[in-house]
Amino acid sequence: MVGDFTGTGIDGIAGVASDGSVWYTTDMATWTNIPGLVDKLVVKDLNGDGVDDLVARASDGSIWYHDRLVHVDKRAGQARSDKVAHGER
Ligand SMILES: [Ca+2]
Repeated sequence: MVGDFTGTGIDGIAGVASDGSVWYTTDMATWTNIPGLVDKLVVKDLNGDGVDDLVARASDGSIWYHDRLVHVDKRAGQARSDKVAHGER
């Protein structure tokens, strides 16, 4: 998935590997792992600051939210699939 994760105006790439690990690059050269395993990843500017955010649903159903590639929130409880699906539009 492509998005401007840093607010520089330059798009980076984020993706989920086959084992569920999450990786991103902002310079197309260095890939950084975000700890944890997920089964779904969405790129969307959810807080409206103009910078794309990463939202991931972990295998245990918890939701992880990264703003400017900084982890800011873990949604408690089970994933709300309607919320994740909304992020894909
Ligand atoms: Ca944002």
